[in-house]
Amino acid sequence: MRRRQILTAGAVATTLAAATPAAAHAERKPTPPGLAKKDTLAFAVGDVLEIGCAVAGGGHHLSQPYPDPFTHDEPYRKVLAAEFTSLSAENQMKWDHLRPAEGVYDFTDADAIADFAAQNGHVMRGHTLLWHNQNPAWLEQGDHTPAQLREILRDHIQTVVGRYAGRMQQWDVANEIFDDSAALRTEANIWIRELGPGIIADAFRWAHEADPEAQLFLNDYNVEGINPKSDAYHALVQELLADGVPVHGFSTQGHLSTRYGFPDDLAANLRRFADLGLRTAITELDVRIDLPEGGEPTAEQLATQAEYYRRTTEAVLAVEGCGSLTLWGVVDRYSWVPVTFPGQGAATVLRDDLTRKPAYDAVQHALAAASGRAGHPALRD
Ligand code: 9MR
Repeated sequence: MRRRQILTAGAVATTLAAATPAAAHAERKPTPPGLAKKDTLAFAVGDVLEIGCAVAGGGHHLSQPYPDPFTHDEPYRKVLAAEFTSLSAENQMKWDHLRPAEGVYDFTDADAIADFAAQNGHVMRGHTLLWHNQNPAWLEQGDHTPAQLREILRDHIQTVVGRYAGRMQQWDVANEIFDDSAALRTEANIWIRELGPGIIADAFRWAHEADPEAQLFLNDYNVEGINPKSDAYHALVQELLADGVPVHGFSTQGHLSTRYGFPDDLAANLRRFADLGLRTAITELDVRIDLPEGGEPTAEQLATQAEYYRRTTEAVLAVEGCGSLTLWGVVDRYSWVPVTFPGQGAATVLRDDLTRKPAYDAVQHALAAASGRAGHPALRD
């Protein structure tokens, strides 16, 4: 009853009604998630871990026919506020966003996210400081000496990490430094190419100086299971730790596809990093689907997707020291997936009209089972 009242109230209802022909979705749960008190992921999780989401904006969104999601879509903001306990900037803390020109910092969008997180009691994950992608042209095509580049990176890390010190729970210090053949990106990554692999340790040291409390991570994709690429990280972590480098975590992004089998050894992989004394996290979970003609996933596809979300959540919950699970987007209409993989999509836990998919329920139930909140009336259908 309460759910229906909420649906028919105010601006949220107007927006949803505009987006959703009522008849087409009559069979679906009517509640926009996050708006019914306690019927949320944040409530279900209790204090067992952080459940996070990427805040949409920048990147692929700039080429899409909608205004900036974070600043313009109020129902979406309500979902972010209510459903999650952690937020990551999908693009707004990357170099191309923060560094429009040499010597210039623009924190407008990043600060807006940090303020929103503070207002709503969310922790944050910082993304990212040393990467081969989304760097500004003045940097990639500049004519800097190695000494200048080193100074540019040091200044960036200390300025950005320092600005959010005390507010950032985790930072992805180094992102995607290995390629899919498990080789260090000595060409594509400007920092490693120009300054050598030792710059990775320096990046961690600078970040640690700027915020001694933040947990500093190595982050990558295709390292869910035990494979040559995750082996490379496992070896690198041991070298860094032996050298006294302040590396605290290893995270796997979790861009999964129902096209491929679920990585059965996910928990085992995370555990071997925990055995080295590291924290672990899943930082960018989504599960894309090969869409049939018409673009709507079948019930069977949604069930498979839910299974992937459930198993990922259970793996996180099962591994000691794995304290953070972040979804790379919460609603399909803002996902990067169809833009990058034409014909694939529906990768998040909410449909375009903010109704829940089986994947949402799977995550919520897995979290509630672990936190002991499964029996709470707000979580009973
Ligand atoms: O979701 C991001 C998208 O908006 C950007 O266009 C894209 C460009 O690189 O980056 C996406 O986020 C990536 C993340 O930063 C690192 N791991 C892979 C993510 C998906 O591509």
